[in-house]
Amino acid sequence: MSLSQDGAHVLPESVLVVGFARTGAAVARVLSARGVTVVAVDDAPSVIARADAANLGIELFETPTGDALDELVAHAGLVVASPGVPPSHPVLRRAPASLLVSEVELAARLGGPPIVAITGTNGKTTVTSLVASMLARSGRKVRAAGNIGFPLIEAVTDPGLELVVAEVSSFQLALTTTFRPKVGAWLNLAEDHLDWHRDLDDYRGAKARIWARQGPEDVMVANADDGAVMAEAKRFAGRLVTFGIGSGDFRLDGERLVGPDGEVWAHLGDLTRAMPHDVANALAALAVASVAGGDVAGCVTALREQDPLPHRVEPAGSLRGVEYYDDSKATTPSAVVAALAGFHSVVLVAGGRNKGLDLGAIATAVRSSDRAAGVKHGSKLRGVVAVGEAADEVEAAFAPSWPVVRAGSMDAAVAEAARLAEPGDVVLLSPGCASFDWYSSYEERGADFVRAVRALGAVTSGSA
Ligand code: UMA
Repeated sequence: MSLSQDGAHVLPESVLVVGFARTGAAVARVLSARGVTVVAVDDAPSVIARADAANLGIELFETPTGDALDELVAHAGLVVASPGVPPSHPVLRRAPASLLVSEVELAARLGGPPIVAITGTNGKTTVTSLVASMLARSGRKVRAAGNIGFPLIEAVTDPGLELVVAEVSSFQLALTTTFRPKVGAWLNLAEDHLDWHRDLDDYRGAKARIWARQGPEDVMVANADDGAVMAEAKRFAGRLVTFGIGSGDFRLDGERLVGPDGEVWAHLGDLTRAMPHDVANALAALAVASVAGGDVAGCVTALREQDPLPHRVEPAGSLRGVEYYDDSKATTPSAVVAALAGFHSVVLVAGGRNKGLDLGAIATAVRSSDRAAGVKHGSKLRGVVAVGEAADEVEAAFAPSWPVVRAGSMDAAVAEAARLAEPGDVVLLSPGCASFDWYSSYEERGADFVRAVRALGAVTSGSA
């Protein structure tokens, strides 16, 4: 892909799309409509993928190898990787670095409305949807896109939009070279995806690309409570706007969520839930929305209307004085720590397929929160139920400091948790691991937990 005289990117004649699901099909649709010849490869195309390819008239190659693969790469003027395809994939390894881009990079090269991008280890989907609704409620024509489920390339080619709010993952950012969001927010950094990135530095480097191309007229939004993110912010040229519970341009002042000049943007009572990470997410969203054209009335309306996203510390029912919560979306130790911060006495159900992360970090965080609360309060962790492939690692992290029992199914896990819990406790499914050992997604795992909780006899507040 080259630049024309006016600096715009010129599309190549042919593009190879790697991974043909939601993102790949959207890329193919947009590029085909612009006269580009698209071919796609996928190792396990779905029935829908095959139908999409046929409808678009593009060739879809299933797991090509050897010469066929070399030929596909050699003929491509650009190779576009879907977000879920790992860098170790044979096509990505063969593609010259100068031709290999993510869908986010391609979307940025197509031009279109300014992009407000949000990344971070935890909270990015929540903040992305909150910012989009704050801006929409402030009268802006906007849509949430990217890893939130709607391909960015479809949003940037929608002529009806003024702004696009994009959730961008480290995978997408890693393969960018010109991506330059008008506003780029980096919410936090903790270990994640070490099965995909070489190490934490590689992961951090990918995330930092959100700010790397920005100039002084662009805005970097950073978490004042996260030392690693703040250290990265110093390296780049964008105007810095910070948020944090105790300090930052957008911060909590008593019950009020205030901005840089102490102006009040919202109150704690406007939040539909106010666990510590909910407050941090609300402050982050206010910081982003304030520089992207949001007004106070619109932001408050969005906060009041916010539905907690499914499987993120979602109430699953109560039984004999014990509340059950589904936090299946917590696939990292840092997300588990954030959820635990919201409760006083918890039986934790943890484990699954570890993404190469240190589960001992959860126990370390509980120990330090117990120390801060004082000895007479005991531990906030009543016990742990270890599940899935990572059960050994979970047990090693918590035993013998806390009671740990193992369970071989979700029903057994819920039954063990119910046995350990005392009235007033919370049973929290917050696995710290991916779901792929037992399930096909974290949603399926969360739904199975809720089913098992209900099967035990738990009722929700709406039930009889
Ligand atoms: N594939 C291969 N070889 C591989 C791996 C995958 O051929 O080695 C193929 C699969 O057979 C499949 C396709 O690639 O056909 C899947 O591609 P994909 O995983 O990129 O899936 P999409 O449907 O395109 O969804 C992606 C995002 N998925 C991921 O980042 C893993 C979606 O985020 C996003 O909403 C969508 O693009 C639209 O832009 C989902 C997600 O789980 C919600 N994201 C993670 C998260 O939020 O934690 C990062």
